[in-house]
Amino acid sequence: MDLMKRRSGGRPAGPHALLIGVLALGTTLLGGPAVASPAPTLHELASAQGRYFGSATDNSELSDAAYTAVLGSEFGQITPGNSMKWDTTEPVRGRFDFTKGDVITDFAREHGQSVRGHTLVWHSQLPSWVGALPQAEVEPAMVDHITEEATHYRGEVTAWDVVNEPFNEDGTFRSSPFHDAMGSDYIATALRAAHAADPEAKLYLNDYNIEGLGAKSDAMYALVSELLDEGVPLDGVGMQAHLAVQYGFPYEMRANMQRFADLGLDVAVTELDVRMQLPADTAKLATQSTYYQRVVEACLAVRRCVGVTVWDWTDKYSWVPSTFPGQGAANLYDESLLPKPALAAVRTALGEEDDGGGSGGTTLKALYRNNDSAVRDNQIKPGLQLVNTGGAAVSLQDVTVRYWFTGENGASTYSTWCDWSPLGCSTVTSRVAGSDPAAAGADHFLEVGFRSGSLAPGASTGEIQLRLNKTDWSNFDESDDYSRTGATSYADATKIAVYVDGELAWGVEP
Ligand code: 9MR
Repeated sequence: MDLMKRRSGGRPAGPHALLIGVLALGTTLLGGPAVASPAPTLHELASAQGRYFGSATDNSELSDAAYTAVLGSEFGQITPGNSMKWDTTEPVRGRFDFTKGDVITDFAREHGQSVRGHTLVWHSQLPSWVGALPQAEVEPAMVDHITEEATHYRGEVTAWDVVNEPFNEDGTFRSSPFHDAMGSDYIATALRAAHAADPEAKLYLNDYNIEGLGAKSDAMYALVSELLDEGVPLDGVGMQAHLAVQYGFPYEMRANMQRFADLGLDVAVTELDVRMQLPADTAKLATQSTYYQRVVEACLAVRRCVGVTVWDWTDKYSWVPSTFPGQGAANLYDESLLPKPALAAVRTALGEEDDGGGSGGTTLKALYRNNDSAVRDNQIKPGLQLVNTGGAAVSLQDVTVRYWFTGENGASTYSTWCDWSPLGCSTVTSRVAGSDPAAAGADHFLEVGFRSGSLAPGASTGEIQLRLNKTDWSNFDESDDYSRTGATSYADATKIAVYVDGELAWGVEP
């Protein structure tokens, strides 16, 4: 059966339930800087699901009392954004300085947090002396660096990003002093040295743009498979997740995480943020919310995904504006440390109870009108509308709709069209696929999806005028088509199915 899963009930995970959460949290925060609220913290919510919720931080931020109040209470894990990098810890060969990193581990100890060590071997923030070494000296220098640092932080750092960003975008190995001197063997050497220095720490390879299926994550997958085959100590893969609303959400993130998990590795989301072109507006913040929410949902769906770390929690201390001029607003709280919609999205994704009187399950319905009076001609023209009858907003990217029909004789290939929609046809996707197995009146279906957008409680998509034909323009006989009715005005259509995240939310499948 190619039919999708039946929705099993459960809570909706839409950004609107979230807005309710924002208001609740906002109320506790009015009139002052963000402080711990009586609601469960992000980390408590994550812990209830067997995960941690963490944040990056940096030494200069720790003198900001309003900032540390949230850092120390909401998060159960911290990652130093810069203080454990090579240029800070060994600026001169053999002269180690762990002062800054120690401030971070002290903070973590005082607040009951775990620390992710970031990072032992990276091509960036590398003091120039490393690149100037004769090639034969690079390996001993790298092993010394790892040994000193991982030994110093034994018992303090629970997981290390041993090697950071080893790949180019096309999946080839990135050139670096390490790769240039040792080829890709430097990665196994680094992992072995880290394991020797701290056998208890979980050892990770970490990179960006490996969150979804693609050439770069394939390369990581091939590398870690080989390392495991060779018995190299390796515990997990870190997916940085520096996302942007103007780019699509990582393709099949959950499936990608799962394939690493299936190798016996842990997976961690290590540097999550979702930037946008400034100024921020409601639509961009809504898309940002769904991205945050979907990352958390993906992690929760994969048993070996151990937790999520945001690359700092407030726009006040984001790395984004200085690196991507004109972009920013990437974090869960704004520059004044006030919650953004994405915070509530994350809380809902982590399973926070909806105290806003929401509906329970996601409730969408399909309305249909037949825009084609001819039963026998060469086109089928369904008009569709989706209405959110629930109490939570629904991210349209999670929604697909199926309209079943029979193809009759003629070409087995189809063209599909969106002729008009107030959503903008460019946000609507459509395709025809064969039903497997075919049911009466339903050997094919038109599947409609959405590239973006969110449907607030009570809202309708408005009309979506669809059209399809066979590529040889031969005729259909629509009289027996499963989903067709003769309705000339919009009415509830129970023979059109609506799915949210692949689970049936409305309608009866053939
Ligand atoms: O957050 C870090 C920022 O303060 C530094 O200026 C920057 C320099 O490269 O590094 C940032 O952190 C990076 C992390 O170490 C690796 N992944 C990408 C992060 C954002 O650039």
